[in-house]
Amino acid sequence: MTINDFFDLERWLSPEERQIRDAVRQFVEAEVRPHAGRWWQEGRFPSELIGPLGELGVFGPTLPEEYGGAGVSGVAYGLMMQELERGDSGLRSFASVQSGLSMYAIYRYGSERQKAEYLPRMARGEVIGCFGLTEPDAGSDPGAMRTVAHKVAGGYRLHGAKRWITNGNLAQVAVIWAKDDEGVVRGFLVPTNAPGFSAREIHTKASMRMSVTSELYLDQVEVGEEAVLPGAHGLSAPLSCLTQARFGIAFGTVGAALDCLEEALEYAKTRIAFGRPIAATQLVQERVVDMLSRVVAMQLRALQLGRLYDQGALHYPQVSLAKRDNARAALEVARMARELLGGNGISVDYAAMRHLANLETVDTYEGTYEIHTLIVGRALTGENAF
Ligand code: TGC
Ligand code: FAD
Repeated sequence: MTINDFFDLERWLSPEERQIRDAVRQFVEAEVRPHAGRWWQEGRFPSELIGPLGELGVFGPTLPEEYGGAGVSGVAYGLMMQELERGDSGLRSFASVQSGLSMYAIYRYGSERQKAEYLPRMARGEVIGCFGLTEPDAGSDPGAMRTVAHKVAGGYRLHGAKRWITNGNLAQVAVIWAKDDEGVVRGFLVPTNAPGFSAREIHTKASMRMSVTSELYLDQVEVGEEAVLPGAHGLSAPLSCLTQARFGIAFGTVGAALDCLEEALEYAKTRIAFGRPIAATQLVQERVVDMLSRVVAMQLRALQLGRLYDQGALHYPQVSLAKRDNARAALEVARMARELLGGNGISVDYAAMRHLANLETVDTYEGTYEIHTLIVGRALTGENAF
């Protein structure tokens, strides 16, 4: 019985899944944890870690080896996300967007030529991708997007704007979703050095400060036919990519919550008030047990989601429920940890406040709490209430 694994879920992991989880945990412990507070405060993404993360295999790990992946299980992929987010949600975001959104879009909807051109290099972290779905006036309702792709001789001309795009200023290739002349949503692989494409980083964030988030502008950007994702016709294409990334978030949030719980427990054992450790008070014990209770529920949800994924039996409303509830539970755990740390809880010398601020984004992106409530509500009732 450990604080990390109170219900001994380790028993249900394969040796490979444990080994993968431990390798990422060690990497994060050594390379991220000592610096995370400072990077977050400086608003800096540690791009020097991209190559080593590629070597560690965190980009597209479930893809077949021929595309640079390792064919690992969904659970192993989830556990990687958990350990990255234990370091910082921004680090997990980087990997989610690279793997679950950008690489998955190419793998699922791309031509053989596109897969061969991009996927192995993206797996090594040599090419960075971003995923442009959200727009200034279309977030929860991406079907209202205004970015258009007009057919021209030999290709398409793209025009529009995207907002809140993770990795936007780091990417060499942007997966851009736009409506064609028939109003059908299509996907395009746009080189970020194409004439008319520009990215502007958003510097005003009080959350996800270790992550690069950008606005993208497409001013009559011309791309050839080879840039079109041939398999993507309609909104279900980008939405299916979201399912992959939401799955990673269900696991990732466990990592952030575990980090908060561990920090709070350690603090409670050593912080003296009224002549004894605060851990010796009933209210503090109730607090840490409430945190643990949420963490265990999150772990159970994530693991079962992973097993369904690996059996090809996962339905997207299940992912919605897990994303919704794990993001919200992690927020509650971070909030309790922050409180338990007293004044120290607001400092980036500790992790709780950083996780708490980050998790506000996690609760919103990849579908807000309300949107996932309505996705599950529709699955339950058959009524569309958006
Ligand atoms: P709706 O009629 O429900 O669906 C259109 C078609 O898509 C299918 N579908 C899905 N397929 C796979 N996975 C999913 N999650 C799917 N959701 C829907 C659906 O079956 C249908 O297929 P078909 O064949 O019948 O056409 O479409 P709608 O316009 O009513 O919208 C539904 C709604 C609101 C659920 C959807 O628009 C939505 O999920 N909105 C939230 C938007 C969102 O999550 N954006 C995230 C942007 S990316 C991001 O935030 C990255 S953060 C960085 C990081 O991950 O770290
Ligand atoms: P809105 O859709 O305007 O929603 C505002 C509020 O209204 C929310 O509380 C919402 O729940 C509520 N609401 C909306 N409709 C309903 C309804 N029918 N019923 C009840 N309530 C409703 N997007 C990408 O495409 N790629 C990325 O890489 C990416 N990265 C991101 C990184 C960060 C740091 C952030 C903050 C966002 C990112 N996003 C990305 C965008 C993100 O997915 C959107 O912010 C999110 O989907 C919500 O859209 P919105 O911000 O437009 O809010």
